[in-house]
Amino acid sequence: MTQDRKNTPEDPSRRHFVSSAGTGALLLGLSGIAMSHRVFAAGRSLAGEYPQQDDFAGSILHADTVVADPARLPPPIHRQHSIHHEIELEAREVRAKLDDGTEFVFMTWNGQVPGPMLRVRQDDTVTLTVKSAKTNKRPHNVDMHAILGTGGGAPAVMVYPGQTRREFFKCVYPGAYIYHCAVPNLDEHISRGMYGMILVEPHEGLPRVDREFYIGQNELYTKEPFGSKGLVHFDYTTMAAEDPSYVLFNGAVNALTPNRLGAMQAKRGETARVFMVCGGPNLTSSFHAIGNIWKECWPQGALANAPLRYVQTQSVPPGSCFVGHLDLQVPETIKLVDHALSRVARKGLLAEIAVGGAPNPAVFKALG
Ligand SMILES: [Cu+2]
Repeated sequence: MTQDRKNTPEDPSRRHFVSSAGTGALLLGLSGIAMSHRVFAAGRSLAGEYPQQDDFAGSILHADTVVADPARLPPPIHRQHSIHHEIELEAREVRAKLDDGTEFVFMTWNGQVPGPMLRVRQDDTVTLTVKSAKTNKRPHNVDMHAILGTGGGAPAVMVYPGQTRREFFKCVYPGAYIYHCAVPNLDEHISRGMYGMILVEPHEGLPRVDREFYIGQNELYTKEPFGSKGLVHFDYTTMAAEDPSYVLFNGAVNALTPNRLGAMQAKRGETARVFMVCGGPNLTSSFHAIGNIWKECWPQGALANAPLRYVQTQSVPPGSCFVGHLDLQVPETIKLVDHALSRVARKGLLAEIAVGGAPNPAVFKALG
């Protein structure tokens, strides 16, 4: 089984969602590639693996957006036995829209931010194939937190442009785990978008819900201030100071709102499960659903434990995940935010769930 976005069912409620990066990336300017392996061999220090400069002009993949569709994820697992999975991740450096009139060179898994959600069951085994698009200019690898092995498997799947490597692992423990690139400039690669979630369901599975959504938070450090137009460039100085210009869900400003690529859709009376992965690389998310309460949640994605109940705001550290349930008792617009609210008001972080249906005045009504 290959778990890629194109193999997951289309949710009719999300048809309006524009997500061309995974399958529709345009190959532009391929003839301009002049990859030098000396670039990768030059540095020896942690930060010196390759020059810390934004030098992606011209010869990489282009796409309209890298924003992952939050409703497109593998379905819940109901089987009672273990299986083997064939999973493929491709590192793609993609120039795409960060905001209206603003572009950035993202680093992605399969052209989307966050990378595809991988879904397996405790004791399942996986052969992971990691590819690097020929158009890339950087080395990449995967540190998968669900793996028991050196570097979360990263050294075994270090890939240079055009390369493919594979590794085998067993999913020993249940939980929602991050995976992320872990080359020497790993903070930059995560900031540019190279992270996602592998969900290892416990043997007994997860509680039944009506809908599931999958989103990722990361922060971005650019030389140009928030709101600048044109191509903006990565900034290593503000990253070292942990002072980002953008904080984002799914790799674009206010990505999951009606003014951008559309809100998530649900109905009154339903239950929804939200999977959130915090890539960071540096900021902890104070994850909150404005207008609702996490009826149950599993901090750190530690699904083997009893959930916390009726939680307003849950910390999600970088390099970790969150799983939470919402009970949708009234029609409303739920705003998913990091409650460090300057990130919402000034740095582009917002995702919405539009809950439709008839009013429920026994629970809420405006009195005028
Ligand atoms: Cu990378």
